[in-house]
Amino acid sequence: MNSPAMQGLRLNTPPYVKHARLIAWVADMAALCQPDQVVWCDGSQEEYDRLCQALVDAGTFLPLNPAKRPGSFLARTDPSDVARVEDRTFICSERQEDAGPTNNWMAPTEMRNILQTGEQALFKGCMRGRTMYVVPFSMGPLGSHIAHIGIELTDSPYVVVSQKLMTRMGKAVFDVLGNDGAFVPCMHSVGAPLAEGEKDQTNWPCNPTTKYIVHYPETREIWSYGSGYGGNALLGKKCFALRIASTMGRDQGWLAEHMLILGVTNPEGRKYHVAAAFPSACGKTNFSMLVPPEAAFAGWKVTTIGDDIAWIKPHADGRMYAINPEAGYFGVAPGTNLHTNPNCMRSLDRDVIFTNVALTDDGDVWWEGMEKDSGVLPEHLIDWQGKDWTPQIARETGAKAAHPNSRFTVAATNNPALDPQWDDAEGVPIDAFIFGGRRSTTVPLVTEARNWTEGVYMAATMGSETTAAAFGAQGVVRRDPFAMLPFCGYNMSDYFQHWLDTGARLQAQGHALPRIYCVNWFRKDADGKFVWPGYGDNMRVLKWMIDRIEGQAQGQDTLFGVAPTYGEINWTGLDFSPAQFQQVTSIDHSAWEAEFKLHDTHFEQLAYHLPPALSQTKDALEKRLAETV
Ligand code: SAT
Ligand code: MN
Repeated sequence: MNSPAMQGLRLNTPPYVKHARLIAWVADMAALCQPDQVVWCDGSQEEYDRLCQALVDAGTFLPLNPAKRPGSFLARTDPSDVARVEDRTFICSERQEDAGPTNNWMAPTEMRNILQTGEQALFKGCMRGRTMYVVPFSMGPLGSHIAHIGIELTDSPYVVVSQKLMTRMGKAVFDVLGNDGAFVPCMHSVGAPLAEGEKDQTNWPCNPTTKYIVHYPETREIWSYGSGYGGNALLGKKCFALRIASTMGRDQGWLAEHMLILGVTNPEGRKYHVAAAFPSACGKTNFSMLVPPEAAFAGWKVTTIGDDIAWIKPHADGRMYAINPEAGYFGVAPGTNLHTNPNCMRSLDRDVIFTNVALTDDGDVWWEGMEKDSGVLPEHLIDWQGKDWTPQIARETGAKAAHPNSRFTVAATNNPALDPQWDDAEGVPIDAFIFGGRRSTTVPLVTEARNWTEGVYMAATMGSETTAAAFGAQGVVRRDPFAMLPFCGYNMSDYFQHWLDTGARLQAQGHALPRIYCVNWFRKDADGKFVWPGYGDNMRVLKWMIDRIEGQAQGQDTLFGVAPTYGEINWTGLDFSPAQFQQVTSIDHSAWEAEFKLHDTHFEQLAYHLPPALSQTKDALEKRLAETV
């Protein structure tokens, strides 16, 4: 292309790209960012291998021992760039009230001035000395009516190869786009331009001081600056598939959710589908790959459709169908082992990109939790910052070998428990929604909402103790409605209303809605130990839910919905006493009085557009509590 602004830079548009608006946008962005060259990615294996080799040559990737971990690499990031940056994440809607009180907001013109149009705009020349990659990707099965397309422009080859594993990425996307198809433009720069002839001084170029993760919901654009990491940089994930897609869903009548999707098949071959929301680093990946305990569940099978994000559309048949918009897993490594997630461990045998885990002396990877498989700690490692690590150093300094938010990136097709329908363009019909937080007290193991509104209330008031997946203090309870607090692209109360409306619409047409469950795997005893064994044993809870759906379990009515009796859970192969069951299911009167006060504060914060149905549900629950004294 010969745009005057291109000043001789060739756009190199491949002949199969016929989309004039897209080509013009790439030209404009190249003129703004001034990369040395523009490369259109085709998504081929050859391209992936070539870029991985370039990352090895640049020192960003360390190839792992091919005898131990074939086709795999380790990346160590800058210590300032290890997690999502929620305080640098912005929803720039025209009106502040449309972003709502839970999002950082700035007026679009002001933000564009900072990023794009101002004298000192950050994106001006930000790719100098680097290559701008054009990365076409489909969120969801190619051509599915539930899927949407994005084009990410990035100066990070780490992002390109990660997108290849995480999305349906490549040339075929242009066929779906045609001459004029809709796409979400995703701008990404590590924010580290190089002077003429300068080489990177670091393995992990990023901007340690200036980061912006920006969304314009009205124009459906994403602009990300300064970080190369995960949810900040792989823009198909949280930025598109949750923040932008949630606003698309609001406008078009569907749901974009922070949910895993799994299939569970009983020995007779009947299959159910469940979508479950938990905050980051609370076990979504583990739950989605769950292995049912053999002694109690012979012939049962759990299969993975997705581990992090679900797009859900009501169908003409009255059911809600879900797809996984992603095609890979960006999961937390620490804590993953053959006990907590054997399917995941097998998924990681080959062709994996690891980020910020530790390196063993024989060129393999290690993270905290793996000692449970081997029975011993390694004698020596290189930690995630490239320093020596020994059990003694760990004892003396508390140093972790792997960063607590260290991750693996792997294609879904590596997963031995992958559901045969995972790539089905129609999606799978959802039978139940599960919402869960990390709470050491108060919230019982499992309850079923008595109706849709009560379920929405449970999800809307969900709290969770914070984890390493985001910068900030860990272990403090914060309200994380629907596990969407950092990911909802619009006013949270409008989002609650959207959930109520979606249910009401289907119900008005005479359809039964999916059941809604609230779970908490994380109750602790007086010594601070988890009481519930979790992981594979969560199947016992899942089975009770299916029994409920099939009309096989009566349950008991509690303050907070319908809960299982001890006798309704299959305990075969697990030593779990009625007293322990009581510990994880009890509803403590004074704890719930205090909890409702927190719900009050939460609702006060969300007062603008808060659906009256939710305040009414709260009043009814509080009244119930008062009556149980
Ligand atoms: O960093 S990501 O947003 O990709 C992962 C997470 O926090 O859930
Ligand atoms: Mn997530």
